[in-house]
Amino acid sequence: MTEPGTPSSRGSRIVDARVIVTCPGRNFVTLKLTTDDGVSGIGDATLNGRELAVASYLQDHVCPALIGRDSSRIEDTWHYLYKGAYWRRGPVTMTAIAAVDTALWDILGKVAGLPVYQLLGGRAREGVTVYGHANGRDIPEVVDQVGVYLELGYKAVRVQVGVPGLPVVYGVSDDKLFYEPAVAGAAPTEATWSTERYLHHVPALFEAVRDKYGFDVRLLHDVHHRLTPIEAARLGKRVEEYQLYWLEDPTPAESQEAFRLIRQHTTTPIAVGEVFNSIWDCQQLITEQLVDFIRATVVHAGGITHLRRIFNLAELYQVRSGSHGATDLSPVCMAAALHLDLAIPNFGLQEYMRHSAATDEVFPHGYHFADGYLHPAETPGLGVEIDEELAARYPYSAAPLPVNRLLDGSVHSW
Ligand code: GCO
Ligand code: MG
Repeated sequence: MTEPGTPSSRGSRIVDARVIVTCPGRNFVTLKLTTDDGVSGIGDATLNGRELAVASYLQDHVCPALIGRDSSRIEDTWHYLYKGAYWRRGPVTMTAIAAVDTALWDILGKVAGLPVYQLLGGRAREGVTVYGHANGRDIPEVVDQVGVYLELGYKAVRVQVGVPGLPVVYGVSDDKLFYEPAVAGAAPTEATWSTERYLHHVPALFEAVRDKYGFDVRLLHDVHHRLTPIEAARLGKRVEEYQLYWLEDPTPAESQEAFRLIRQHTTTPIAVGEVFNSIWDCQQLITEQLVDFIRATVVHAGGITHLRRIFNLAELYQVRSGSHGATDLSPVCMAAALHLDLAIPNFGLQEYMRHSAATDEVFPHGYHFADGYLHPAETPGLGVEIDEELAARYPYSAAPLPVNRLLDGSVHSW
């Protein structure tokens, strides 16, 4: 029998493990692994607003342990890092594990000469349906923006609108295609929130969009964890007639039971999971069928290996995937997500926020958008690289996510 890590096992050895931090407009952390055969693979390790914690976790605690390991032992390495750390789960640990896992899948694909989706079981659909973000300060502006996305070929659009009386609202920005909530500076900026004003205003947005464009386009909305379960239930019930494809993060999910209350009151489909790190964060949500879409991502939920496990569990309960794809996930994560999206049986929808030109230059990639679908590259591995020389020209620059307060000054979920 071959022992893990002995010279007689088959794969090539990891000889270099490096963390690259770059800020081409926003911060990204990337892990690059190289084998003794000269093959390199990369993984995204970006945790918005907490980037350097993951960089240190990798650099100081993980990279030294990777040197000499067999790059083909992906599952073994996953458990080596998860069980071996003793301290399980959490966004920092699981993002670091994700980066290693993603880089190893990239290497495996390059060694095999196949795009990663072929290693995951092959194509289960022709393309990955994606949704874009239409937003505006008021309802007419959002309605116009939906038109822009439909013109681009999108089959699904998320809509977010400003709320009268609130100066800044999540999801609304001047820069329409490249929304970025993290704000440069040492300390977080602060936003204000009123649940009453929001609940009063937002149903009219869906009414206006349906009036103008009908029911052919999939319509989505992100509540961003701001409501209590009963408030979320009320919103879901109120907007049933507009047939949302999903209502996202209606309430914080630390308590999975909370979703039972929402379910009892509404048939509006629920999506959740962008902040989840492991299968344990959504086990009850899935097995009790309390949600319809699970939005965990490769980068924050333990890589391709662990996210596939989550989606496999979800498939048993008719819960579909809906992975997070905001701009704070690098093109490396997007590429990895697309390979998984293409191969799983229970794919639902993939979020796609475009990266800026500077980011695309640092991470040259072969995935591309056409007619509402994204298609991963057909080249071996993930089909995305990092231009290290260019990356070095953009040093890290602190940019925390905002803090949110109610009108009386109480801290609220952002
Ligand atoms: C989304 C998300 C993001 C998050 C961001 C935080 O659905 O796209 O809610 O926009 O706010 O990822 O860093
Ligand atoms: Mg969201």
